Amino acid sequence: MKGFFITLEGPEGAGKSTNREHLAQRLRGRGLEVVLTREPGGTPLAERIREILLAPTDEPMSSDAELLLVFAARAQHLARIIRPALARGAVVICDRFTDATYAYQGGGRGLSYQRIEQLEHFVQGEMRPDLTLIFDLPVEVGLSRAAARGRLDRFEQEGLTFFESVRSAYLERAKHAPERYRVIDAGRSLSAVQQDLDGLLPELLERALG
Ligand code: Z5A
Repeated sequence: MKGFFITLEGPEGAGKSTNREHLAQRLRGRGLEVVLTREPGGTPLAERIREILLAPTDEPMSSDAELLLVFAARAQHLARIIRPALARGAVVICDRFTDATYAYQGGGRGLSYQRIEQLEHFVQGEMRPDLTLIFDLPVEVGLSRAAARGRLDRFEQEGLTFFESVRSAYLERAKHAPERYRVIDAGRSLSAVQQDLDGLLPELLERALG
């Protein structure tokens, strides 16, 4: 039995964490086993790599080191959590995955997509999410939501241009594979966003159960 792999993506403050709970609740309500997880992180070891990635440091982190750390965390997460959950037929909802690497390390840092693709293939083989929801919103709105939470992490300290490139990279990816991506306008009220998510449920259930 094969499970169903959903990833949630988008720029800062898009509401991924808030909405993953909503989605999980709806799917559990239909009797499905749902595993909620996140990247970077998801296992104790991968969470330690997350701390390294997010902590502001005096020593600048090279973009290549950042890329390799992201994929090291992912390799651990796949081996310990994602693959076993999918193998037993669960729905996995992951807050960020490899699209974030294309958006942040590719779009934001300017690393070549070809290099990212090589690592994606090395770590994941043919494995890709079944469905990716992109929570899209103007960069300024997302950043002000994130800033309201307090201390900024290493990524959140980047400037507007970085986040504009991240957003464009996400939208570009969605345009090239519309069968895998759904773009949700996350700049609206939470109830409007959750109404959209509820609207996706029939399709989602059909695909997850089918
Ligand atoms: N990263 C990377 O570079 N490469 C990779 O491959 C991966 C990740 C996997 C950590 O990710 C960082 O890792 C990330 C990219 C990098 N950059 N940063 N920083 P993360 O997902 O853990 O962290 P995040 O992007 O900062 O998440 P976030 O800011 O927490 O955003 P969110 O989860 O999408 O939003 P939220 O926490 O649900 O909501 C933010 C606030 O807005 C909160 O107070 C909500 O109550 C509020 N909110 C949410 N929705 C609404 C609506 N609709 N209206 C009003 N207010 C709302």
